[in-house]
Amino acid sequence: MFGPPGSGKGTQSVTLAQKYNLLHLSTGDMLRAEIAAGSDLGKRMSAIMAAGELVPDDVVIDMIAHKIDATREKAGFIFDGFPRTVEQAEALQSMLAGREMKIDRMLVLEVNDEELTDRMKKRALISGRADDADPAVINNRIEVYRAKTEPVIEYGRKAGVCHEVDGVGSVEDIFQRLCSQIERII
Ligand code: B4P
Repeated sequence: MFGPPGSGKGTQSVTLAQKYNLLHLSTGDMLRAEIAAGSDLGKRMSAIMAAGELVPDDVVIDMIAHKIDATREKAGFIFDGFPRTVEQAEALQSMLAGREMKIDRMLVLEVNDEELTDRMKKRALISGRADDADPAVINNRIEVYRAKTEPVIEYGRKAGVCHEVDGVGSVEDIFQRLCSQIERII
């Protein structure tokens, strides 16, 4: 599941994972859990995330590899917020190839910047997330997405797995659009 911050990746991934018996892997959730637990890793990543920057590639690649190896009895995985750089995409592809798995679909939620900012401001009222509270950090996250994460879309296009989905509308309508893409491959 791919898209800018606030595009609905987390929202949609949770219900898609339930419907298709997939393990939902959100690197953002994993990192926030490290911060909440007060681990050394969490302490090191906290300021980076609060500024709306990306944490180092090797940190998230290691987290994902451990989860993949520890998982049994699922039909597959839904990656939410990963990969976020071309380096992470390359690491994911070789990680999966070494385990006789592959990326079946890259679903890109398309949402305009105004709507993204609006959603994150609303979420700030309930989430307590430092990176949602400050408009300058929201803008930085969108800029980081355009500079470092958007190039992954081209990577997915070349691999023939990328599909854009309109991410504006009701959560249920967008869910149905995503399901129709997934059902083409199962
Ligand atoms: P994430 O946790 O991935 O946060 P996000 O980009 O804001 O996406 P999220 O999934 O939370 O939002 P969603 O679109 O579902 O990352 C946080 C930080 O962790 C990053 O900035 C970075 O520092 C670090 N990080 C994570 N992964 C990394 C990686 N791979 N490499 C390096 N660093 C990494 O939802 C947004 C809001 O919109 C919600 O409130 C929702 O209710 C609402 N919404 C959803 N759909 C809607 C709809 N259709 N209409 C109206 N509102 C909607």
